[in-house]
Amino acid sequence: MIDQDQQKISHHDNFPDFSTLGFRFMACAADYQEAEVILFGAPWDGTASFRPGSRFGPAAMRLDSLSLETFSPYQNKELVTGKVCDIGDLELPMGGRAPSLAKIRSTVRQILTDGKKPVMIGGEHLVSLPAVTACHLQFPQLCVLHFDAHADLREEYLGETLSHATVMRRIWDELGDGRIWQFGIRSGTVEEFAFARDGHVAMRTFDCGSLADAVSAIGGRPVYLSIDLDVLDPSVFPGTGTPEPGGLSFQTLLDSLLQLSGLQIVAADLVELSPPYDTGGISTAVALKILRELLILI
Ligand SMILES: [Mn+2]
Repeated sequence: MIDQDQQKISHHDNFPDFSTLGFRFMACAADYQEAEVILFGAPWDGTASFRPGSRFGPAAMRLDSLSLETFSPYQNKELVTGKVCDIGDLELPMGGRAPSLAKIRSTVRQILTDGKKPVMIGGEHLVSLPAVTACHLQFPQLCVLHFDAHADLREEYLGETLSHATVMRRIWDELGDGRIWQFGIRSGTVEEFAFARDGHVAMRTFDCGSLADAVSAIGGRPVYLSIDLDVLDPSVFPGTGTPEPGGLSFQTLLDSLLQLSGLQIVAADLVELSPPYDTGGISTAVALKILRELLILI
């Protein structure tokens, strides 16, 4: 795997030609060489356990971003043109898990090698695994902050070890104990909650109350931020494959993100927006605003 990555790492052939792919996310029109942050889509939902459709997430967000202001009143800052380069969506074979994950991993490695921060739009949550793997190679002290309704700590799901239901367990395989902080968790098996109670990961159920403790525990270590948007309550975010009642408000998630401003976030993702279930466009609007704040924050 690593050899394949290294063959690709000397050039940008694995990036798509954006000119053929339509809209950029708002204001993300920097030149690749000059950008600090590289935004890309991973439109893949090959292991969705309930309702597929998140493959359409990146396209919906780019299109609807035309409606959003570049200025954030929350941070009193502008998403400045010149900071972020949207390189479009990776071309991923929908039935091919291994090649899709390999392409995400090599893309993230390339972006990190170029000294930039990758921000990925899913797609389903399994796309986070190769991104974290690539970041861990670059940053051995990597920590993960994970916002989600679901623990995603299963050892396997219906016999599959690589699934959006197992993604945090696979990330734990990679990072080990004491590196993962979870927030908003309200769904999982007895075994998943026991795994957290045994101290392998720091799981906060239902809300983000312990976030300040996590921030001080992480300190100056590099952070991968993974936001599964189903952490939000389905009343504010219905457009997702596996909705779970009892979630965060938009304001709570936003306030939580703003608490991360002192951390060294080296990469981030935003996953599980599924436009086919977003009949009013509300979920996409919520996702856009979270992404804008995230891009300004890092
Ligand atoms: Mn989830």
